[in-house]
Amino acid sequence: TVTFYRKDYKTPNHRIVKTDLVFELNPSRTKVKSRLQFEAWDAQVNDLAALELDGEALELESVTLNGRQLSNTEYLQTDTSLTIPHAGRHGVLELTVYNQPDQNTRLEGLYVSNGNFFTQCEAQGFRRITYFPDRPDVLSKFTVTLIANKASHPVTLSNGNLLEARDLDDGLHLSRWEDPFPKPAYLFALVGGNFVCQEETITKGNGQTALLQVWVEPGNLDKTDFAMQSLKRSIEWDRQRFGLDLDLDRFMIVATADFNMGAMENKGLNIFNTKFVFANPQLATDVDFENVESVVGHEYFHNWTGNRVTCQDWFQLSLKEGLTVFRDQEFSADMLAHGLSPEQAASARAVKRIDDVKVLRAAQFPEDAGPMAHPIRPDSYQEINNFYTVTVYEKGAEVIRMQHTLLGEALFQRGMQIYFERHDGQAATCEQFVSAMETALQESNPGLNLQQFRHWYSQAGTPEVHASWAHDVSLGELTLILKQRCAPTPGQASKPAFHIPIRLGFVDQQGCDQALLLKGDATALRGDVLNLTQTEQRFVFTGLRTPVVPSLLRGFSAPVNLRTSHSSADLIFLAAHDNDPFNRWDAGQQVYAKAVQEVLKRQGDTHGEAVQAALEVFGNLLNDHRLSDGYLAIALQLPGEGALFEQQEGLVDPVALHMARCALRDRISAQFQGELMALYKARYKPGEAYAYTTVAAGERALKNLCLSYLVAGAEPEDLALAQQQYAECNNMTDRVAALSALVYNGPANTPELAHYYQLFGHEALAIDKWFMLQATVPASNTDVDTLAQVKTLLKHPAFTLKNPNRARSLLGAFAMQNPSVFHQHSGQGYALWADLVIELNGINPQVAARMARALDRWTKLVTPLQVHARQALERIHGTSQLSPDVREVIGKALA
Ligand code: B3K
Ligand code: ZN
Repeated sequence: TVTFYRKDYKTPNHRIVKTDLVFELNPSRTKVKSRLQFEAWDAQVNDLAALELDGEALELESVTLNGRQLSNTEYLQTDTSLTIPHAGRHGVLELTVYNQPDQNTRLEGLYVSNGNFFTQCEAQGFRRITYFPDRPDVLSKFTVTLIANKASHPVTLSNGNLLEARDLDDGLHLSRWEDPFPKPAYLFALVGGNFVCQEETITKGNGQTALLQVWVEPGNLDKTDFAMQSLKRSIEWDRQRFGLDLDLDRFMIVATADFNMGAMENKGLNIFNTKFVFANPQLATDVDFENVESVVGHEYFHNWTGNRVTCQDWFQLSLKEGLTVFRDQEFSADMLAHGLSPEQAASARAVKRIDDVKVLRAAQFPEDAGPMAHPIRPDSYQEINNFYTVTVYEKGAEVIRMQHTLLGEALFQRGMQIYFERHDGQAATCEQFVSAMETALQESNPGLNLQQFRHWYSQAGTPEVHASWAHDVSLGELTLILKQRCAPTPGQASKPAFHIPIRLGFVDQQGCDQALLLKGDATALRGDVLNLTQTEQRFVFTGLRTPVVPSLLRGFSAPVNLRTSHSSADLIFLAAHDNDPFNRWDAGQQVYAKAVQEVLKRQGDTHGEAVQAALEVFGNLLNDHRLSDGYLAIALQLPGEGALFEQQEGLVDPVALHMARCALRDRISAQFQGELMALYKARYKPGEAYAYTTVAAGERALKNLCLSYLVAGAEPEDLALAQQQYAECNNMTDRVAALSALVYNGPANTPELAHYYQLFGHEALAIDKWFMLQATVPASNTDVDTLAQVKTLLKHPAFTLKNPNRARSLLGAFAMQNPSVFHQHSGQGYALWADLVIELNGINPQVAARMARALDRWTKLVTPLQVHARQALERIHGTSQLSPDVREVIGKALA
């Protein structure tokens, strides 16, 4: 096992000034000729320095240095590298290599999907195409020539501008591309195959035009319009809000069904998983539409944050990812709020914020508490692909958001401007980003700095903040005591205090926010943001002469676990009256979570006080007619099983937890049946044409949430509502909602499943949903043996582990989205998972390593489950030919 450390960063001996590539595309054996013009990195590099290139799984034919072919004693070739000793301070290296795209099931480097060629180079895939210094700090200007069979592969694309396209002899054709911007190899891309495109010309801020294209396989042009509109909105938004315009004449998106992740920001040639391009009402749910918009935005925004300024090394990954996620979150929020009344817009933004925080709590908090915990800027890794994590991405975005909170929009934008002034065209570090923000901050606040704030980059773990208070109403003084601690994480036993921005308000009994007046050191409070910088800090607020309830961490102003001394009555009050819609939601979630824990303790009995409180919160929400449908839909939802798992003290039995949550859900459903039915009926409009708008999607979300309550724990005859909705729906959102109601609550093999399969058998993404639904039937549905069902589905003709989306839809869904079946007491869930991780390891290590994360939190399971979990983990660990990817994940889980 090799571990790479951030502290070991060294600049290379040489830079590659210019890179010319010629590809003869052939599925079984592609020839790659390269011409690399190299130069010494700096004055310290002498004539004797070696030119060092990375390369894996390549067949090397020839090496030519400055026009002279080298014999194999004049260079050093290993399984992972090619070294030319004494290469000189500058020169030209020419290589000819071959690779095998159709044997490439890892989907890294150059591979074939449905007969078409695609590349995926980030993080280290380029070295599987040809030998090259495959590191992000080596930026080179690329020209690319693609030669392919014209009949089978009529469309060939690469980064940048098309210089020429012409036919050759023997049925071949050629295209030549030039990318005007120097870039690291991970941003290289090529595509070759049979594609059609939707295209549009736009006018950029400078008056010049640019060509936008969305390329898909023939037969899919009815699914590209929304992605194209999203791309145009992204370009417009980045210009308006960040002052950043498209810097190319041509910007292309290409969709492929075989892709390891969501999408990739290759310069001018983004390659996408079809899942994040295809969208039309028949095939995509409202959530799919929202995801397409956010991923199209994300990849486009990388053009500046990632491509114009890239990363010095992979430890700096969050420099581009955290920042770009922050940008896509803001973009989505602005788009969801666009065109709405101020109240509706605020509500739409709150729903988006809540969605993002739910992901953070359900996925990032567990990561930060588990064996793979790492700072957003990791100090070491074994396999970099394992570090494209919710920590680097989503917590990384929270760290950017906190800087935005501390600086405000105007100074944050000034910081971005300084960042680009200093680093455009460079490979930069996280430190350089913070330093740019700090300069912006100090231009108008010379006394402030981000020194302590930088701990967010170096320290892992979710800080815990404890809040308590004492209010002397007659004096008008409220003393707030905040304490912070952060549990040890691997390699970090104790950590200095974080700088935590806490947005807050004091809500009086009329539901109004009282003015914030801080006694003493006034600099701790800026606007409504309190700066917590010490392990324990006391703040005295004055002028509060009526009773108030503190509302803390508004808008989730920092990625921490907040524990407060709110009484149950306080939380019920906040869930009905907090002016901050995020905290209003969160107060309700706390009440629901306490109710689930109470039901768990009382072994299914739902007549305790905490359940009463939950019913009160739920009832108050139902009676508040000012709430938007979208907000109500999210506020009426119980916390997910993942969040409940993390919050529970001590060891957890996910099956018991699931049953307790179901009992609470059924109690709510019984209590409010009339109200839920009325809400459902009022929004049931099967004849209405589908439109993806915030308001219409919110209406559907509320209707479908009501449906899920109404059929929960239902008898077969009560499923009629879902059957009718399935029969009458005209869009995928309502179809999947109805189908899942039937599959989760009804008997096995409900006829609608067969109907759905018939309808969509040719649409891969719809079939992914079909597998996913059946893999996520919870233990509470006693009519279905989900484990047996998954085993049967593994043998279904449409199932394959080779397609990542399909693997995720069955194995991923079962192991990560169905806790009550995966963690069944027999241990059989883990055994199946281990079998499949081992099989997938031999096909696609990157995807296998993702699936291997399912038991990250196994030490939090009740003891009998831990025994089974350890057995499964050890079995994987003992497998021969385990990839470094899976080895790192399982090794850390067992450490
Ligand atoms: N930068 C890519 C992710 C690459 C993952 C490599 N294992 C997509 C994105 O974050 O936009
Ligand atoms: Zn990204």
